[in-house]
Amino acid sequence: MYQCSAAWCKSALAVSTGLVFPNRKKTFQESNRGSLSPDGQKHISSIQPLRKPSSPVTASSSTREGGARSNTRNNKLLCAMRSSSLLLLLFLTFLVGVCEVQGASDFRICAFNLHHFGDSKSKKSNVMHTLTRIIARCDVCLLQEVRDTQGKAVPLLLSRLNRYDAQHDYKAVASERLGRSSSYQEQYVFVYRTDTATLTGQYQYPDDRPGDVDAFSREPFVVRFKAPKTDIKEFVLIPQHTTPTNTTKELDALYDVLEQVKTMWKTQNVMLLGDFNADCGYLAKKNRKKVRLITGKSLYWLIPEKTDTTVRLSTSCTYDRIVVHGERFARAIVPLSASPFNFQLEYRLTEEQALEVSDHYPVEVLLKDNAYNVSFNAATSMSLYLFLLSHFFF
Ligand SMILES: [Ca+2]
Ligand SMILES: [Ca+2]
Repeated sequence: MYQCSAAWCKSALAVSTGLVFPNRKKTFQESNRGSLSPDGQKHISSIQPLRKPSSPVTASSSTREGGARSNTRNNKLLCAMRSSSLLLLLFLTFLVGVCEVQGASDFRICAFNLHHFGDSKSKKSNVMHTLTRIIARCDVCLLQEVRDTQGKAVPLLLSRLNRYDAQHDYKAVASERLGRSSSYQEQYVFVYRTDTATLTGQYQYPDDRPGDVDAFSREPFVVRFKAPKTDIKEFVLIPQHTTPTNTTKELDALYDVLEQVKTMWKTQNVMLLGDFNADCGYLAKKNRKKVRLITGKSLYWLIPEKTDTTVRLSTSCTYDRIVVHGERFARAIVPLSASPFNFQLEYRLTEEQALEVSDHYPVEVLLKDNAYNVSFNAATSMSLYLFLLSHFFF
């Protein structure tokens, strides 16, 4: 069996597999540190670059050295080929594993600020088509800035959705119209697939907390869903579209809503989501330490900072957020799956066409399904098996 002797080769193998065998580790370390002579002194010649011999050599030793160099080159070439093959094999196996895992776990929760969604937008067929395609990607989708005074736009969207995606049955649950002034009000609407999620509770936060009455302009309309095929099984969603000029205050007050809901429904599995306006000029860095939703324990902000959730090319702010509470919920999230959905890029729209739909991208996250860990372990085992197989037969 060919032995991979070069240090970088062993390193590549160790890194690519995540495995370090004890006997190999010793050799790798020795080759890096230099060998020890019988008198215990350390020689570093083994990690120095090859140099031309300084003294003349005989023809026979030159031939031997030439042969040795040729062998070394061959060894290196074989080593490189073997490592490349291994890396490719492992990479492909990993990809297959990831695809299986993601394919099996695509329970998607989305939050989308539709920017003045009402009668006018619902009459634009191209806009409704794009909205339908976006929402049809989600198992549960929170819609914000719904200003459907006639009460026709949401039912129209829902019927388009059910026609467009006949594989699922979509329903919606909406809050009352919320807002301090009667001239400007918004609704929260949750659209969900009835075949993957069941609504098991809804609660309009009354916003009458003693000492902090009327903290919100658009009080959270809290819902609870049962989703038996997900790893988490049941969870609560707290939506919020903050008032830009009052972002710090409202984000902090969301912590009180979270605490109340945890007690009321005896659950730790809570997600807070929506257009928090939690960036740029609306949430100054110095104010972040005042927000318990940021400083509180066991809260995970999933949309990475510096992510652009705005459609306009001229702005780049992480306004829209997804936050989960509790380690159990954090573990039930597909790693690195939280991100905005750039529908402009995906559906090849101009900036103007995209802005007709909304000035925000939706943000979304995937929940692991209950077979996730089994699939992931199977993929890992297969990687290990192929690694061992290739180790013995290459
Ligand atoms: Ca209020
Ligand atoms: Ca932007």
